Amino acid sequence: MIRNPEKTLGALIDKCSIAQLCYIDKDGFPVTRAMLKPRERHGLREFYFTTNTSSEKVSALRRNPKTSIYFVDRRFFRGVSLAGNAEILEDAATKERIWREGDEQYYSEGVADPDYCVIKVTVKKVRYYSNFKSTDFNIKTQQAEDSMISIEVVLGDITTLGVDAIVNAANCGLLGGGGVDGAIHHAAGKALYEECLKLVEGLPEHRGKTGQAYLTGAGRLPCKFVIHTPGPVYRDGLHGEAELLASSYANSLRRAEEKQCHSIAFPCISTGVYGYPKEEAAQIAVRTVREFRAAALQRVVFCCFSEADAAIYRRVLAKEE
Ligand code: AR6
Repeated sequence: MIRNPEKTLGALIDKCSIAQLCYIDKDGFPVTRAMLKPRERHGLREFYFTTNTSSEKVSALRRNPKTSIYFVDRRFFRGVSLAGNAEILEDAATKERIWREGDEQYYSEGVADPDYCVIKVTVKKVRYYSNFKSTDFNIKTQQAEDSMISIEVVLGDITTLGVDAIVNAANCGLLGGGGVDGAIHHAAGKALYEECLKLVEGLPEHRGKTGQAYLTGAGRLPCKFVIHTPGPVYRDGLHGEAELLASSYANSLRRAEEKQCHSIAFPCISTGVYGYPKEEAAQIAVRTVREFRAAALQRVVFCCFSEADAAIYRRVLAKEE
């Protein structure tokens, strides 16, 4: 009996270096293709693959979105088959999120290459093959998973929290600064700074982007990871600030999921030096966490540095329940 299929099947999936994706061609024949492993997965419910817009599989899936993906552990002859519907995503935000360094070798024009697109597979049925028998699993509903995330408001210094990951309200330089950024670097010590230097060296123009999130180790801090996100500087609310702040929260949650973190703590991103109105920022933070489809994450902490900030979060949480 598998007690936690998400975990057991997820581990098998994550170990596979390729995936097989099936579709029905224009003559009605089933076709199987080997794909690069999924770039992102949310539990067993959603999988994201990169591919060429001009490929036969994309036109086939546009015609008939029914698909199944298969992952096999050849050593023990075990496999997971996931059937569902495919969508072809070509919007800039998704393409950017799924893009990884080095993808230029497949798409010469970079992330905006019209021949680069993302296949999202939303799974309806899961079947696991092992020991010559197959077992079917139900996919958990969104509500069931959402309700597994607990949200807490904590008053205090984020550098002291023993969660898996803490989020740093950074700037695009990603090498430290004032406010919570300064406190985190100070408490973590030189190891964090050195890791950030390395991280920055690998980024285009040696800078991070507003709304993105970058993960490092945590130096001397009690947590395992620091996720650095440059939030938006607030101007007048008419320059995409709300979307960028939501991206900072969502991307931080994604980085934590990628490392299978169970708990994460956020400071009040952008509401200090960057001047974001506190109440609006708290609403965006809470909404983004509530909408996030978590697999590993079970606990989100909003770490407030003042009682006034904590009171805002408590109010927003009570209202949005
Ligand atoms: N623990 C938890 N929260 C804290 C801590 C702490 N130790 N210290 C401060 N805060 P800010 P921003 C709260 O200005 O607005 C930096 O220089 C603080 O009370 O740190 O996103 C960066 O390098 C406030 O509620 O971040 C960037 O240049 C919240 O953290 C710039 O500031 C965020 O305030 C980023 O500005």
